[in-house]
Amino acid sequence: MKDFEINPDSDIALEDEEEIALKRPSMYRVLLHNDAYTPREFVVIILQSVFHKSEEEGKKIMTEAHTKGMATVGIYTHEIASTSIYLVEKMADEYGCPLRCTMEEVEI
Ligand code: TYC
Repeated sequence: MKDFEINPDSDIALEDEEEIALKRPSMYRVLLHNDAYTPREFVVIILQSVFHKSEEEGKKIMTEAHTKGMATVGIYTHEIASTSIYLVEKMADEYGCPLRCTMEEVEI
């Protein structure tokens, strides 16, 4: 017997809150990695064009990666995070620099 249904008109019946939590999409943290070669200005342009950061936010994230080795760009769905990382890699390769981003699942 089902505890409740989210939408009584739907065929989908959820047994309990745990099941609802399992259906929530996973979210991913995108990390920007420092390197010795990529120009700082190029990193800021990438953050603005790929991740829609303002110039000020871009400079802040770039500076954090530059000084600490790594910085969080943001938290996104799998699709947005993986597409953005692909774009960063493509633009960096075309520009001839080793800039890299990675993603990790956010624990909830
Ligand atoms: N460290 C680079 C330099 O000195 C700049 C840089 C910053 C590169 C952040 C990557 O994620 C990065 N030109």
